[in-house]
Amino acid sequence: MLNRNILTLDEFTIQQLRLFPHATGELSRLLRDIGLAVKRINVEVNKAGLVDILGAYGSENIQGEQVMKLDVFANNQLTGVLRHGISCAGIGSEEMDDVVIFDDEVSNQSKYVVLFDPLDGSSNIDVNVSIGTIFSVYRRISPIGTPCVREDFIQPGTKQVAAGYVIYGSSTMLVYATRRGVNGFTLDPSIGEFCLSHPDMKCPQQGKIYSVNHGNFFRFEEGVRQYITACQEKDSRNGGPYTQRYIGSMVSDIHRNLIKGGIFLYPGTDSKPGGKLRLLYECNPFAFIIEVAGGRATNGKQRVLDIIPAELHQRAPFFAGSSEMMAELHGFLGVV
Ligand code: AHM
Ligand code: MG
Repeated sequence: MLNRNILTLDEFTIQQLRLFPHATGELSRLLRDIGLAVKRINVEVNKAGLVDILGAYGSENIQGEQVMKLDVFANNQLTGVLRHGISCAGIGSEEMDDVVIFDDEVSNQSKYVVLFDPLDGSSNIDVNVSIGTIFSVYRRISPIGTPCVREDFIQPGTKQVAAGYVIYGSSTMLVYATRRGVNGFTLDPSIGEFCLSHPDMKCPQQGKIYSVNHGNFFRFEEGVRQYITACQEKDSRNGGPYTQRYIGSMVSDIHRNLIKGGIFLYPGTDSKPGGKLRLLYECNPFAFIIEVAGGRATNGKQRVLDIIPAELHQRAPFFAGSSEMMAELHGFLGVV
C-alpha cells in the first residue's frame, strides 16, 4: 500500500501553490523540470562505476555512440529539459563559458532564468564518492516577451527566488529553498519520484563539525588559521575539540552540516585570494539555502548574498553554517 501521507515533489509544489491563489505555477513547473533532469543524471551517476564495461569516456560504446563525460551529460540534460520546458528563458552553467539564451516564442514569455553547476565535485566520480548538482533561480530583469539578457544572470544572490541541490549519495536527495523554507525530498527508486522526507529543514544554531581542506592551512589568512586552531582546542566554546569532516564535495559537506550543525570553510589562499568556489553557481545558492534554514554565509567580510557580481564565473571565499559557529569565526576575522 502506498503511504498517502508522503507527498511527492510535484504534489508538494502544487500544495504550495494553493497557498497563493495568484501564483502562476511557473516555479513549480521549473522545479518539476529540474527534477526530471536530475533523475536522468542520477541514473547515469549510478552507472559510473561500469565505465570500463560500458566504454571509457570519449570512446565509442557498443551502439556506436560517443560515451559522454558525466559532467557533460549532466549539463546537456539540464540545458535540454529547461529549453524544452516552458518556465525558463535561459540558463548559465559552470560548464559553459557564456549563458544560453533560449530565445523562442515560449521561452521569451518565461520569467525565470536558471544558473547551475551540473555535477559538482566531479573529481570524486572515479572513486565512488557522493557528488551533486547545484541550482539557482532568478526572476529576470529584462522585459517579458523579449529574449533574456546576460544581466538577468548577473544579479546579487539576494535576488534568488529559489535555490537547491541534489546529492547523489547513499540515497539521492533533492533539497530546495524558497523564501518560505527549505524542504528535502528523497528519491524513491521504486516509483521514480522525489518524496518529501525532510520538511522545513533548519540548520542547528550550534554544531561540532568543521569542514575545511586542511592541506591549505598554511596558505590561509591569520584569522582563519586561528579559528581552525580553536576548533581543535579542548576548551573551544561548544565543548571542543570539534570534529573535522571534509569529503571534498561541497554538496555532501554542506548537506551534512546543514542537518547536524557545523561550519564549511573554503577560504582564499595567499596565491588565490578569491578561493576556488564560484559565486553564482556554488556560493550564492548555498548561501540562500543556509540563510533560509537559519544559518549564515559570508565571504569572511560580508554576506555572500549581498555581493554585487561583476562576471559570470567569478570566485569568492566561502564560509557557511550554524549561526553561532559563524559568529565565532567572525570574531577571529574581526567581522561584526
Ligand atoms: P568542482 O566544481 O571543480 O567540482 O570543484 C568544487 C569542489 C567542491 O565541491 C568542493 O568543496 C571543493 O571543490 C573541494 O576543493 P579542494 O579539493 O580544493 O578542497
Ligand atoms: Mg563545482
